[in-house]
Amino acid sequence: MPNSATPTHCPYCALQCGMNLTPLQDGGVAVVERPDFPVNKGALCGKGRTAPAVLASSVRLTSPLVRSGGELVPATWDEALDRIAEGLARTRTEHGPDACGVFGGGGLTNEKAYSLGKFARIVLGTSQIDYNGRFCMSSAAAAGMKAFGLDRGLPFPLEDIPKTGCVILVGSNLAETMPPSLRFFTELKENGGTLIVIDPRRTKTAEQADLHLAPRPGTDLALALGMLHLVVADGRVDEEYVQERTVGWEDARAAAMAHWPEFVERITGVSVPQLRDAVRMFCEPEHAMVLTARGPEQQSKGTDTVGAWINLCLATGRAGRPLSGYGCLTGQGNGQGGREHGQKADQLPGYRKLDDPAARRHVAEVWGVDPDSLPGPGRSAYELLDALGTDIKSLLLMGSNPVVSAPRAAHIEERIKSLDFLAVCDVVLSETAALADVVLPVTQWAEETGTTTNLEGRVLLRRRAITPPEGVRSDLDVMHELAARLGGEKGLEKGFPTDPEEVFEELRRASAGGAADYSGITYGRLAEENGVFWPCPAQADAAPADSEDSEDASLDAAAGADDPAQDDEATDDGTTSAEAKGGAVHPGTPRLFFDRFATPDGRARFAPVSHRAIAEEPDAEYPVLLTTGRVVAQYQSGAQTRRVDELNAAAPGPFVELHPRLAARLGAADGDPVAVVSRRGRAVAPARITTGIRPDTVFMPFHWPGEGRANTLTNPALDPTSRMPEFKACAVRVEAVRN
Ligand SMILES: Nc1nc2c(c(=O)[nH]1)N[C@H]1C(S)=C(S)[C@@H](COP(=O)(O)OP(=O)(O)OC[C@H]3O[C@@H](n4cnc5c(=O)[nH]c(N)nc54)[C@H](O)[C@@H]3O)O[C@H]1N2
Ligand SMILES: Nc1nc2c(c(=O)[nH]1)N[C@H]1C(S)=C(S)[C@@H](COP(=O)(O)OP(=O)(O)OC[C@H]3O[C@@H](n4cnc5c(=O)[nH]c(N)nc54)[C@H](O)[C@@H]3O)O[C@H]1N2
Ligand code: SF4
Ligand SMILES: [Mo]
Repeated sequence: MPNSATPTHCPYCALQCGMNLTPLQDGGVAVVERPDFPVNKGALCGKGRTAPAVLASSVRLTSPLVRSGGELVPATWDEALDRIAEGLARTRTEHGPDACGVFGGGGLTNEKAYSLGKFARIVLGTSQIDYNGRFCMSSAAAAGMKAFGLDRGLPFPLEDIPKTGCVILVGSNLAETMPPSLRFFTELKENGGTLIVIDPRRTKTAEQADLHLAPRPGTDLALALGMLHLVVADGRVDEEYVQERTVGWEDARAAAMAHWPEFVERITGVSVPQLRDAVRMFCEPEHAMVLTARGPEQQSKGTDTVGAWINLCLATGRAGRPLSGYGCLTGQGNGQGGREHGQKADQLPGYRKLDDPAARRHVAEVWGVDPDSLPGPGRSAYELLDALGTDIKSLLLMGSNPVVSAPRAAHIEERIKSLDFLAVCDVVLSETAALADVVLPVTQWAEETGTTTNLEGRVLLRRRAITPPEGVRSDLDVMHELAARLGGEKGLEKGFPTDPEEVFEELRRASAGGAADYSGITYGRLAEENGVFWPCPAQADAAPADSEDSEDASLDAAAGADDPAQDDEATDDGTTSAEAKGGAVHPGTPRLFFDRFATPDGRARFAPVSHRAIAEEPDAEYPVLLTTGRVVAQYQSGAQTRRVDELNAAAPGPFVELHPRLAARLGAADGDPVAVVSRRGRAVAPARITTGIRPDTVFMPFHWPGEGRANTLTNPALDPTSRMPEFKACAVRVEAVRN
């Protein structure tokens, strides 16, 4: 092991903050500042700072566990792997390959996500694979694909934010969810720019805003349409841009004109003067951006909602131009890369479509299989979990804890329990792992090397800095061993290397010519250049491999580096050194769409969308809206962060945030237990009374299992395009709990 500092990245969110790890006497590591990484310049939140606590073997799984007599008991690796192979093989024989399910995660490295998709399709032969990213940014991804022909969360680096004129942050609480990124918005304001935050709660982020709009949860679509209405009415449309760079304006314009400001005020609760202020602040500066996060996206109309915000950008000429644009703040550590390389139900590596014959041919060739042997698209995450125990009999789960994080969680927990066979790979005994027939203890983050792609589309190298505890193996090892057992000799012939760099080399070839082209990226470059933005083809002038796929052709053009800003960036990123070595090395693509969008004709598409209600409006029985989200000190299902003392001290348990008026009606004081009841179930947690939330809405964080589990309540109504569940709005009633 190296005894000097190892530069790497945080295990948690999509900011992928850079950090150095230095070895300690006791075999552990300490987190040390790494100022050279431009995204966080050394700054870390509490989760990143305390991440080494989850490496300690005291909180870790260090032996495989198998269920015996109802209990999980330690077993050897061979016993455990044999049990998994038997369980999956039996299901496949008795019920066919599609009865085997695979569920992945956006926290997995690119190498793991790629291997998992390949494992599902060629070893198990199942179409039934999806992952938790479906619950995350899938609506923004779907809307971005429709509008721009390409989905990369941010089409520009975060460092562009301080230089724009106005940013609208829609349903992002980044002061808690990506604290070091707040710097970019502080600098924006120092430079004279303005910040608008749209959130039903006055969050830490909203407190930084020049204008905070607090709409009723689930009404962002109407709000965006109301703003577009005013843009048209005030003559603020960029007609020339609309003419030259877009299609579909007439329909989108007609839809917006039907959303009068007064009508929008009635739906959203945002007053007409506030709406006018927002339009003025957004339109007056030369440049402006809209950034969405889970607030508007985790709705059963999330795709249309994001479409409406993109419409606002397009009508005002604020997309595909320097210092302007629409972006989605992706969430998980590898939330971006995890959605590109094939663990998604409808996808092949390189962000290719599983139902595209040219894509199937290309990937099948890399994998050495017959294209016709590749299964078709499978179910989305919630639909897959909902089919457990009925159509899907066995599940292999890697990198998610759905017992806590899936919507309608009590039902999903019951579906998981009804499986014939469940295998879970995890670093800790999560609530879901505790239900498994076999649990495999895997390496994580500082114990292994691998790449992630952050929210900017910047591909990064995480490096091994510490020896893993005895008894622990990597997810790549697991897939290698299972492929050997389930595919026989053939399984290994088709290649499931355990060395991450070898997997990455294969991923490069599989992604070559796809939308998310990594073929020009190597571990060597990543180490030298502090990250490379995709698309990055192998050669600067590479022709797309799938020449039948016109989207790829246009993307290649969109990625063209003839823009001065892109050239500058390339030099900043150290491309000169790479160029010196190999001639025409592609510099990577920090900024997208300046010349054209990635659609066949190069033009962006307006979305002809209209407001519609959430799936479950409040009524007499369930009169209040529940929305859910995060607190700074806990991460996701809490499987990792609930094992860190410092974080537990800061955020010890669930709570119900409610307005004093609602609290008074219940007769509840701050800290009193209150029950929140929906059509799915009942959760109890202490009241946290604040004027910072709308009186018609309560908020619960979703990080905890048990009585206070927010997802006991949430509604799995799905967006028709993205299949995103409606985590952000459902009808509940709130009751005082008296002993
Ligand atoms: N501390 C911490 N940080 C994290 C994570 C974590 O679990 N903990 N998870 C990571 C991941 S995977 C993700 S996806 C990101 C998520 O990052 P964010 O999207 O910032 O997180 P959320 O808290 O889910 O939602 C953001 C805000 O949406 C608001 N909201 C609720 N309903 C609505 C609505 O209808 N409209 C609007 N406009 N806003 C609404 C909520 O009040 C909340 O403040 O965070 C990442 N970072
Ligand atoms: N009510 C409500 N529910 C939500 C949301 C919400 O806003 N509201 N947000 C949704 C969103 S955006 C997301 S992203 C999901 C996230 O929810 P989950 O999918 O449950 O995410 P995590 O809690 O991060 O689970 C990751 C699991 O993988 C383990 N793990 C970590 N690293 C590795 C690894 O390298 N290999 C393996 N095999 N395992 C590893 C961790 O210990 C943990 O048990 O929750 C969704 N659920
Ligand atoms: S903001 Fe995200 S990436 Fe940065 S230290 Fe915190 S959890 Fe890690
Ligand atoms: Mo997420």
